[in-house]
Amino acid sequence: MDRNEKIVTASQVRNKTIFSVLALLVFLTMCLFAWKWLYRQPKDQGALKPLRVVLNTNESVFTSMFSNNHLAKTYPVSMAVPNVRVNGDAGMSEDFDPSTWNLKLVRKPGDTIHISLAEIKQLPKTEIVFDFKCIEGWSQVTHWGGVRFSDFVKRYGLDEQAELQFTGLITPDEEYYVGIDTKSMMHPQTLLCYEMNGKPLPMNQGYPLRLIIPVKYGVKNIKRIGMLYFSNQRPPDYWYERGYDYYCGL
Ligand SMILES: Nc1nc2c(c(=O)[nH]1)N[C@H]1C(S)=C(S)[C@@H](COP(=O)(O)O)O[C@H]1N2
Ligand SMILES: [Mo]
Repeated sequence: MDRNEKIVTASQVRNKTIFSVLALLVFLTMCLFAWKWLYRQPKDQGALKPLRVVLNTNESVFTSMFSNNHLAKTYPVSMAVPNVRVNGDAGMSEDFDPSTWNLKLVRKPGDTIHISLAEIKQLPKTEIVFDFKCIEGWSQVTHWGGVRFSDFVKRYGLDEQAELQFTGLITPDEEYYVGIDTKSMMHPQTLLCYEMNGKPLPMNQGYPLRLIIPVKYGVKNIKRIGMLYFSNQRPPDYWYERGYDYYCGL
């Protein structure tokens, strides 16, 4: 017999088996209690509080890593899909009258100016073809044209406002609204967009003006912008209030 070999008795095997089964039962009971505890927690902006804590932690990690030097991948125009999916129609009321539309730019509380589409089109045009990603799991390569938000900020003398942490955007009927960190708004690929596939934006894609922000998921690419403002407080955000993460960065 090998000197190192140990003799294991039948009763030792039995004791080990009993111990393993008990350990497994204790573990499963703990999981059950943890699960029940989680679901008893109050909600914070549509998400269970402990999960919201995780989302907020992710947000602070990713905002600290964000840099305007990282560009989203772009594609040749030939790769853009001709039939762009329409997703989400909150804030796209039927009774909208595009002939009276203008962009309400709140420079300061109580100081709002109205900007027409023609004025926006006078700024340099920038085009982008990128992979538009929706949080629901689909993506498509799409082609957009408009004005860089950073060019818009320069043209309308908004340097001071652009120092504020957040930008808020709201549809004319106030049914859809997003809050975005101004750093991401100032990213060189972020557009106030008025063209898709080289033609004016279709109505259901946000005519006359939508946001195209490739460093964010689809939810932040608000269609039909009515009003734009800056704030150091987080602006209300439609999908944040329904349990999603506020930052929604890519
Ligand atoms: N006004 C408005 N903008 C919106 C939405 C919406 O419901 N209403 N949905 C968002 C979501 S979830 C996505 S994925 C994109 C989809 O843009 P598309 O319809 O042009 O594909 O728009 C975003 N902007
Ligand atoms: Mo989406």
